Amino acid sequence: MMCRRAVIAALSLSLVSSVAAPAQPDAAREKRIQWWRQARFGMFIHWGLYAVPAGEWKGQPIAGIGEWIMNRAKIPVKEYELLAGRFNPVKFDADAWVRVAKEAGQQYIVITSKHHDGFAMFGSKASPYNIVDATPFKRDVMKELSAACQKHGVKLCFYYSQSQDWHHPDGLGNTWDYDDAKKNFPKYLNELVKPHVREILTQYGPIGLIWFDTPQRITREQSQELTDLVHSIQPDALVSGRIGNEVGDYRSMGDNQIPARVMDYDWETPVTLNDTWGFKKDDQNWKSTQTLIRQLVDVVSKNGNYLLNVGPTSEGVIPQPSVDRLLEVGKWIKVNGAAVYGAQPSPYPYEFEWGSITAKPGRLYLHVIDWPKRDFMLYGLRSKVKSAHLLAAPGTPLKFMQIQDRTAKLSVLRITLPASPPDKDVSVVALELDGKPTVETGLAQQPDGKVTLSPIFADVTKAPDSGLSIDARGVATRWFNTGDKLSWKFRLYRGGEFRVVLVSSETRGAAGGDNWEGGHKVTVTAGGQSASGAVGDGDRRKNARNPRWQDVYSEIGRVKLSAPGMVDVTVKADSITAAHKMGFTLREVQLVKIEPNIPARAVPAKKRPATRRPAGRAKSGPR
Ligand code: FHN
Repeated sequence: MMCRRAVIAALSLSLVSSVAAPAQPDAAREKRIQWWRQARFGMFIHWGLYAVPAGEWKGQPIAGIGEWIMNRAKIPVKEYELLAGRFNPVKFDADAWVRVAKEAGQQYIVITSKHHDGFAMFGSKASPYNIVDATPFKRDVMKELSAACQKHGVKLCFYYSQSQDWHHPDGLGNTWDYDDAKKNFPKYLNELVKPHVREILTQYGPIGLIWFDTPQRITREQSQELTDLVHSIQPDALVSGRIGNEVGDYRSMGDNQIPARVMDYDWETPVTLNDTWGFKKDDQNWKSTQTLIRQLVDVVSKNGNYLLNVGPTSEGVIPQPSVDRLLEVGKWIKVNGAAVYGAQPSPYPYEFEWGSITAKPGRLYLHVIDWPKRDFMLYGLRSKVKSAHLLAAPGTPLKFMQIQDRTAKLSVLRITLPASPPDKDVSVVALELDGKPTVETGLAQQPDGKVTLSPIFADVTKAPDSGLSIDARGVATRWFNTGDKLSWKFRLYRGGEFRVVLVSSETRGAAGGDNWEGGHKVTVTAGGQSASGAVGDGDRRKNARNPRWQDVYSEIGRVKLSAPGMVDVTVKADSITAAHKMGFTLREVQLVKIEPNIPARAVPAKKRPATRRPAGRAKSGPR
């Protein structure tokens, strides 16, 4: 079991770096968040004037996310305003959009009512800079979306940029047209933001939530005032964590960020389907369907909601590659939705390489991505399993057995699976349990012999002038000081020789460019033995859970460990290269057991042990 100090150290560090805003539990909040916990999967829509230039300004491609084009190209307000005259989304069909979300299994839609460019995508009396008054289209698309959402039973929610407004002289962010020192932010809040927020909450029926964003310079009182305004008009509408100052109803992770552990609070992560939010015609870097499903179940397994973005064109069309992927996710959800909607997080705090776990009262769902060559094994489940089946084959019970090895303090569940998975992306095994799931929560060696140690679980010792922090992904960053140290304890079941592998990570995601540096000399001590070596860049791999990030693998030596028992591990850097000011970034330490070559499926399927051996002492130790 991980020590309490380590959990607190790791959690407090991780919170510092997320965009999070912890919410205070209260009865009204508990009531309004029920639907959101049930929903788990939503559609984000970034749609605005930026879809017209679609990533290009005056013939030049503009780097970065599409909806930021005004800022990136420093387009003067007067020029950007002209885009409104060209915004005529004649192919817009609210019903078709909502049907895509519905088919994909998305339970709520969050659409940009006003992004940082300041243009209101709804009919407004507060300012004429809106879709009804300033475009040839003249239609209030939000009215149409509201009707379609009500028809299809999808919750409508609005994104609203409360601090950044590059159009309004007193909004934040535009320093190329307006003098920042002269801005009167409260005036902007009173004259534009509050009237706008009132409009979006009174013109379109019941709203699921208001997704405020980038809470720059906003005071606690201002955040609270806006939150109270929302709740006073629609008490059941949630307020996103990005209202700022920790007054929202739930927390928001950074864009495209998924933490490396289960969180004990409500959170959501917004995710792009490619590398932009607003439409960019040249961005074709689409995530695969498997990545999307993997991320969805990963997020739910950690107690989060997955808000997946589409960026429609200026004609009003959701790009076909987005639609194709969403419909594929929807096909998967039709079979496996029971393991997603209303699902609770995994009882294990850490990640599994083979996939993810979600839970419901008396149930566990094993989302298997890496289909095993032999039986599927799970360590540490203490609850008695009553039955097992694939969600894709509800009428066919799976054979399984459970053993308890008291010497090794190990419970093993072994399930016999068909030779090939029913779903090419993620197949779900449902376990019916006797009572609620109870598991060993401490870090432990896994059935494949591997041990994975994430900094998010480490006990962090920092040198006095250290800048080390654990980011929202669980990655140790800004490691410049050789006095810093990470330590863990884990349970070893099977001893032997282990390869010691450091998984380093980029400091910024895909858009970052030069964002990694190596060459550091690092020492890992495990069970009193040390392995030292350099972090090199020879083995780069896309992160399987989040392909926006590249990981760099370095084997730095080997250690021999004897089992069973608890093992202490520490990581220290002997020297750190910081020429590019990134230093050492560590995603995880892996101890990979060197196994003799065992042929796959050594036991013929028909001779495998029969169902349900009663729990008891195993004759031999774990394999
Ligand atoms: O700056 C915005 C960005 O354009 C986009 O809307 C994302 C979505 O989460 N939020 C902000 C950056 O975090």
